[in-house]
Amino acid sequence: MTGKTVVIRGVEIHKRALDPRYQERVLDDLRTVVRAAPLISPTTPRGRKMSVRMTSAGRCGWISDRLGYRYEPVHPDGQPWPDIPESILSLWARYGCSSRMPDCCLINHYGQGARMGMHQDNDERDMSWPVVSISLGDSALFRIGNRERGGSTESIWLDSGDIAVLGGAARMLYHGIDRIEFGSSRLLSRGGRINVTLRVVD
Ligand code: MD6
Ligand code: FE
Repeated sequence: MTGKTVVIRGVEIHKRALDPRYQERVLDDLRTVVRAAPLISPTTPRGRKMSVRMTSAGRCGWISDRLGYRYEPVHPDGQPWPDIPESILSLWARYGCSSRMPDCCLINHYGQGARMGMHQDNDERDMSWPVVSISLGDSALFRIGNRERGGSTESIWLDSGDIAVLGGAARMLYHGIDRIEFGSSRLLSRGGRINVTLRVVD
């Protein structure tokens, strides 16, 4: 494990926290998760299809559809979510906290042109725990704002192997992904980016 830690508005970004071998191991484990719980293209409550494809592991998974944003104990296909892989849980213990395990591991897949609008992670019942985010594959431009929508922002590139932690006062900051630099990493043979976030939900 190598790299420096950058802090922007209280968000800790551990650059290159995962070496290429560990990134491959996490990717292999994610392939197993995705075989059991296929990626889906969620719809926003307003009926727009999201450009990012998603699935989850853990006791509950994050879902968006016409009924709203929420956590559900089963995949839309009716199956329980697979367990969170050990390779990912150990990162929570190291970068998040060791006193509690996460309930949800949300997996986001960005293909060419995919982005994620500015949002706050506020669907969890208990928002005092950090959110730990792992980036794999192509680099992404991560924008960090404020506790309310709008105002000034700062951006940083998240590269493959970076770990970002939104905890404490930074937990409720608005953030989003403006774009990915498609083809900038060779981790995923067909290009694209995977982001994994670990959360305590309730
Ligand atoms: C992404 N990340 O990196 C989107 N949320 O693709 C998030 O939305 C995020 O990186 C909460 C905490 C950390 C994050
Ligand atoms: Fe988020």
